[in-house]
Amino acid sequence: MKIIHFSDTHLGFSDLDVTNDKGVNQREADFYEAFKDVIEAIILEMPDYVIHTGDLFHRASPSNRAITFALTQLKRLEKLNIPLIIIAGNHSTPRTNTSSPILEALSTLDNVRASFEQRYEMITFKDIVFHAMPHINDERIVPDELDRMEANIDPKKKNIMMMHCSVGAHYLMHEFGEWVYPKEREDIFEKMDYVALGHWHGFGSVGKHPNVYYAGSTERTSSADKRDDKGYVILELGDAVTITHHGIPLRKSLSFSIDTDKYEEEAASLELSEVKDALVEVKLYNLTASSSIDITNKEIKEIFKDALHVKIKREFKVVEGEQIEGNIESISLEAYFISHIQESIVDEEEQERLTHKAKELFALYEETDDDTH
Ligand SMILES: [Mn+2]
Repeated sequence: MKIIHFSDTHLGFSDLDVTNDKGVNQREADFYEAFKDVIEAIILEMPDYVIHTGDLFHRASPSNRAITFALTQLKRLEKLNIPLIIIAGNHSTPRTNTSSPILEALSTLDNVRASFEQRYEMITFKDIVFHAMPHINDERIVPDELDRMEANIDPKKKNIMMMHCSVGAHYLMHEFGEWVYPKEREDIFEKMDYVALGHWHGFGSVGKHPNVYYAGSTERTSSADKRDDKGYVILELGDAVTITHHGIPLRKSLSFSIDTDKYEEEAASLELSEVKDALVEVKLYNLTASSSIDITNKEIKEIFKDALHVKIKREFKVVEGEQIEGNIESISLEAYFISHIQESIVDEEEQERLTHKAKELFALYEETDDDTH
């Protein structure tokens, strides 16, 4: 029996102020492309079942474009009669009970079995049972739901557990509504043929369990995610279980750092061969107030002009003999500016007013600057 497991596709996610030639946000289009790559792999592999462990959409109320895209792609699987079992993740679960879950709409497809009702559900086929545990807003009901799940394990069939959560604290994404699987119930895992997990955006097995896997996401939802192994899992269930991860092509995410003490030299010797269409982060370090003014964002963006997007970070060095509020090691322009106000304005009230004003203006600048998304 062959199963394809994928997860965290975040359809409708968009980022950066870049649009493609169809007027669609380029990162949003990247996420659609990644999803399509997995659908095409499914069509080539023709597995017996496909499972998706949550965060199909990035939002609980996705855009018309994201919904249309998902329906068009899932329809391709429906035509081939490939069953798709899908659970809701924290991103696709409404926070109030008044809004209706988007996965309910997808259930109108003949091949889709979706679990979104914030409770354990057993989804049974002739040779296999999927024990679906979607995202649950009220964690207090989890222990009872797990008891129900355990009681429903069918020894005559294959048993697959599906969840969208952090198993142990290691897989927390620091997002609203995420939940941690209760440690004392990890005993259920070995009673399953496979435990399919979503939420964590990297592929890998969990702890000492040989059959518990995060499929990982199909794209990067943050520039901090430097993993290149985005894709899907193929699971072969026979007498033994084999689990293999298959990567899909991904836009490059590259980091550079430039020591601004040796700016000319370092800028001239940058390795730029992979920059075309990449997401680029450039750290300028050892900056002084004056070199920071000299080296403009425009100039840096010109060096990386073939990149899709360039994000610039500035790190200042502490100049000897210069008193900046005692011993701040590295400071931002905002901190530098505020320390200047506090040194040069004697009147406390006026100092406070200007400090407040400066913070307000810097916050505004961060909101409107497209580099800080
Ligand atoms: Mn996710």
